[in-house]
Amino acid sequence: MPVKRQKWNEDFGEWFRDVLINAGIMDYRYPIKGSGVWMPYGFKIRKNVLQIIRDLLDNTGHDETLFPLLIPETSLAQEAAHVKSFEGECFWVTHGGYDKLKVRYALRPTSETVIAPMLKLWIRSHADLPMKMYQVVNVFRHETKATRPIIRMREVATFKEAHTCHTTGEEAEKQVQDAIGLYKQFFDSVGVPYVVSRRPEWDKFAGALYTTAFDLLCPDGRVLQIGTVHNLGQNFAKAFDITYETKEGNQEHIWTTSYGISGRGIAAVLIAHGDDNGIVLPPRIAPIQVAVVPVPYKGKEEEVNQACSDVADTLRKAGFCVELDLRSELTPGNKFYYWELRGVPIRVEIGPRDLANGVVTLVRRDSLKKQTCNASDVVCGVQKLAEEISCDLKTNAEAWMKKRVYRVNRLGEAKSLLKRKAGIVEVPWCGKDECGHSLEEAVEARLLGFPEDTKEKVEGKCVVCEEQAVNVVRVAVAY
Ligand code: A5A
Ligand code: ZN
Repeated sequence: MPVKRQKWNEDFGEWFRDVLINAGIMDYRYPIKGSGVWMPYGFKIRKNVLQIIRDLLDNTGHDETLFPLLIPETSLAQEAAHVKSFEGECFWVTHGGYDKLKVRYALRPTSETVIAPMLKLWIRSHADLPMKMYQVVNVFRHETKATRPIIRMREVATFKEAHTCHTTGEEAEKQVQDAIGLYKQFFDSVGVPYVVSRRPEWDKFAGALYTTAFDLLCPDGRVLQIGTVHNLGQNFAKAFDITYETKEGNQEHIWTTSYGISGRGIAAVLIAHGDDNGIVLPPRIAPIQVAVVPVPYKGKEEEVNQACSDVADTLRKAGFCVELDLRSELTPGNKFYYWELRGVPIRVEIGPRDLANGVVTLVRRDSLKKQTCNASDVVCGVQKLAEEISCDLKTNAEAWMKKRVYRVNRLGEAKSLLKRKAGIVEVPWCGKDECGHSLEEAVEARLLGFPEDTKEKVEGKCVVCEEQAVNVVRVAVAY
């Protein structure tokens, strides 16, 4: 029954693929490349993660909406930079039945051009603004890079995109900062570490003024972009002629922003906390928070099972999601393995000796450390342990990533660090595009951009042209 386990930090790609199937999260064997199936257990994790994001957006004035999937080519083509970047990535609907369509439709690769024509109808005056909306939908991108389950899909399920409209550029700017704050809250709540960087000009979202992105360092030393916030300026407003009447009675174009997190927001949790035994879920999003496993002894089966059932009931009444594992065909060892793989944060074991001593054994999934707790205090014990696990997962994941962010002053050092995929490297940069491009070429890695989360003055010289640096820039090998 045991499957071969890949090591989290040695064969990360295989580890991730295997863990998704073996833990029942996503089955990626659907006969279309880049599409996958969210399986029951994975779907529950997804639902819990989604709820956190929904709550954050709902509580900050975003209204949930649902826009159409199809975009007429005429709409997609309206914003020049946007269409240039996305048309080669679109899946196109060309026929309705046997009839060729006069205007072909794209399956939305993202929704700016779906929403814009409606904003033009909805927005009349300054009183209609600001307007903040979001939707949770599937988007489709014909990715040409290697597809990977959840991480790089062609059908991106669980795309959570927000779109906001404002009267001034300053207000849009502030919205960008607020959105960054919301995403920080989300990632913090599931203990996922990140750096936030302002992307270089050539890597911004097509049609944006600028893009700010969250990146997670994966165990193989590559970064994964796990969320983005875009200031769209007036680009879409002008392309679609979306105007509002000012207090003075003039017509002005609106300002817009958009920000999105895909299934990568879920993948990030699995990646950041996983280990060689499988995934490790923060209690907050775990569909099963406690697995109760009897460790019976010949002749004591009934008593032990009964005690397990009692503890499970007590914990359920206290509000925990509990699974009582009374499967008779599996040994306790097999059950431990089963729940570890699925990342259940706490396991309660009860054997005859525990029974005799009036205690239960609690095992935490992250460190696999055991402790005993009086059976009468089990709710308290589990509660405390759940808090400790949440806290330690975050601390440990942050420490792991932080150790792998390097600050160096010379190109050679950056190069050798990136060659062995040591992590994220920060070097002084003059800010000129040409030096940025040279840097990417020299280190064979991607410019993540300027730090958006730390605003410090840097001394030093650009690693490329040796002129005075204006900031550090982050470089890493990227997914
Ligand atoms: N409308 C804006 C919000 C937008 O589409 N932005 S975006 O193109 O940057 O996408 C948002 C996030 O989706 C990205 O930061 C990335 O984390 C994720 N994403 C992009 N392409 C993806 C893909 N093929 N599979 C999974 N996630 C993807
Ligand atoms: Zn330079």
